Amino acid sequence: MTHPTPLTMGQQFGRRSWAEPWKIKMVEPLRMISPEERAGALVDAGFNTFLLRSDDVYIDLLTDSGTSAMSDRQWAGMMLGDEAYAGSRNFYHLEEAVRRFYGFRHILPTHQGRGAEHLISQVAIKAGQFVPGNMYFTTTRLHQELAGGHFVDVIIDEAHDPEHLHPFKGNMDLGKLAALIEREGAAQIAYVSLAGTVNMAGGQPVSMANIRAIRELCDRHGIRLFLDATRLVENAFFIQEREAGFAERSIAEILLEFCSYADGAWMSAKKDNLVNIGGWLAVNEDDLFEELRNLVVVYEGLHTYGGLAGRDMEALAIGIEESVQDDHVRSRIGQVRYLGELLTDWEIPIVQPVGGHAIFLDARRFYAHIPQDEFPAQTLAAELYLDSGIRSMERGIASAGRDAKTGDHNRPKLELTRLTIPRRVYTQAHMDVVAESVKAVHDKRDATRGLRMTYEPKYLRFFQARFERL
Ligand code: P61
Repeated sequence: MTHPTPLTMGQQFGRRSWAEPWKIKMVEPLRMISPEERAGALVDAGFNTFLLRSDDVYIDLLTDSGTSAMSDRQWAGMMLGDEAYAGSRNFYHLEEAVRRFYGFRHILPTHQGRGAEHLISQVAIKAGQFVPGNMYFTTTRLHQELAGGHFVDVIIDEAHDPEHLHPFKGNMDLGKLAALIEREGAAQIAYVSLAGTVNMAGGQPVSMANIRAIRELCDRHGIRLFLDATRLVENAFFIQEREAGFAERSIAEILLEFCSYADGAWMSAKKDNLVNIGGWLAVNEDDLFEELRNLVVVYEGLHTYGGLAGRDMEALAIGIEESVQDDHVRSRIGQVRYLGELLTDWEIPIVQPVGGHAIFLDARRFYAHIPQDEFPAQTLAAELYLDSGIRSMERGIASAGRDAKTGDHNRPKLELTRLTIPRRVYTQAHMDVVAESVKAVHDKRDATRGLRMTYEPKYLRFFQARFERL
């Protein structure tokens, strides 16, 4: 038998290879349980990957949230925690890092992203106001609704089409935004809520041209613009790569310019910022900050720790600086892209173009025979786990919840299963194993049946819902 000439990853795709800008100093063993044990664990978990024990998982692609590997510098920073209740030295390091790299004036730490979402929603939304956003995110929308706001999706239509190759599928549709302002009046708009690399759309970026235009529109009507900065560093990479005039600018410079158009931002530091726990909220206006600083002591902790230990803030300050390095971002997104390229070559339906943090399998096309009410994306997550112990996450009808008025399921156009890649954790060989498992599940797709929901919690149901096979 003759073998084809082996090719490196770069050669396969007609370019020079990149490599991770770090080497490994400490390892954490992985374990794979038997197919029979996996079948039992899946039933125990009600076919919900959120309810699996991580001991039963082989490669964990549930999320990139809080799952990154910290650097030796960050771990050294953990030893420098100043655990004072008030005025911890580490808080000032964090404040300095956010000011330097994101450019906002006032900073509050929070225990994680949703803590910051809660505060900004409570302070900046009056009951009955509208909050236009570029596609919903589960916790963001819930906090806006709990504050009495109505979320309105004003993302471009292309974002809802998994096959459309628009380079900035996270962009807002200025026409939709202007029409909302026209219809409801500027006073009825709480603020514009703009997320970088839109999670539910597949990690799709927003262009610099788009945020500049949104800023102009907001200025004309006296409306604030706040960012979800969770994956904004990754957004900056796509601007550098795809938008004319940015190829020679660093990720850090692009990030700073992007933020300069906003009045503030909330952050889940568990993603871009390379820590296992933490978040922050940043604004420029003094009055607004006064209010937020007062509220943070009710829900999170004093304004110089906001629910974090001093050591957490130190690791976060260092993580921010590491997260904006060009070679880090390039290899991080390069790894995601490598997995996407394999699956695309094998004609497995995924959201295109591949985004920043994850591969999103298009469960609608993957399981064309399973109706949306039978949870195709949840089914796919379950099948992947059964095949290889790989854990993924449903991002479809279960995640979308119910319509607050009618009580019926929200039926999102995108019915996706997310393979989320933690930063600095897995190798290229792990990506190969993942790709082969997806292919194995795809090969036997026609024999797969859907699911029925047997337990449904009231809030963010996907986290704790239970299912059984039809
Ligand atoms: C995730 F299934 N994301 O992607 P917190 N904004 C954005 C996020 O991606 C985000 C938060 C705010 C998670 C964790 C998660 O339905 C889910 O630090 C763009 O998690 O509070 C979090 O930040 C909230 C998973 C959250 C979910 C909600 O995996």
